[in-house]
Amino acid sequence: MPLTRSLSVSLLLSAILASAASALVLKQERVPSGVLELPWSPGFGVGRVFTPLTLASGDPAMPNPSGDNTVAVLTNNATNLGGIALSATDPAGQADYTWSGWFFTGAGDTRRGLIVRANPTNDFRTFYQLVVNPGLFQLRFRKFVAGAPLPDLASWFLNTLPNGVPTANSWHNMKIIAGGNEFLIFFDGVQMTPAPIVDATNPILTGWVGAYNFSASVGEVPVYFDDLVLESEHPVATRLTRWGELKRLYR
Ligand SMILES: [Ca+2]
Repeated sequence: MPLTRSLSVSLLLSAILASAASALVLKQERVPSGVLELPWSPGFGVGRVFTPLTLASGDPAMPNPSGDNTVAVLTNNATNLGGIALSATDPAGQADYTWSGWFFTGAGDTRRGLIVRANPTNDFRTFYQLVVNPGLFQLRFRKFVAGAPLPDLASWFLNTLPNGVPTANSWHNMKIIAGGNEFLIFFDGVQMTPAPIVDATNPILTGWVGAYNFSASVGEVPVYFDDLVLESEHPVATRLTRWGELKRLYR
């Protein structure tokens, strides 16, 4: 390898290490002392948004992952009113970010999960969502535009995971890394696809982050979330991008 090329690779590797060290927590919702720490806005014009809850003794959600026994609750409205709830917070000026958090399966009876790139100018009816379907068997990553879902960008059966299909009344972690029109998806720390999922058609490139809860058949279902974290440029995304650059250098 020519010296200049070798030097370039060394510089890139240094950049990777520097980026990996610089991932920054921008905001988080831990419901400290039973109080929400972030401002949250409702979506779909239905007014449902996170409410704080301190778990009562004997709640099946105890202990929660952090052990503080405080959660953010998102309760969908009555099915004749849409059966929906969406709670969003601004992304601290970022377009590319990592959004992660814990959710509780409860009875597994509503579609629930996280959203990214939600549009604050249309009641958050345009966004990407990572959701578990009722029954807890299927995980889906898909896009809504103006309130209408498009065909899934990706979906997975969760029996392929090391721990199998999530059980009722259990906590699980979701993570979405959004960079441009590319997305990396994680469930309980497992990266669901080796390469980023690419939205090649009219991608949503900016927007807010949050949570989602929907059912067409059962309303007033409270879904618990906790330890939601917004991070800046994530080391995994950085590594993937830089890996592409490294491969190009070797051509
Ligand atoms: Ca908490």
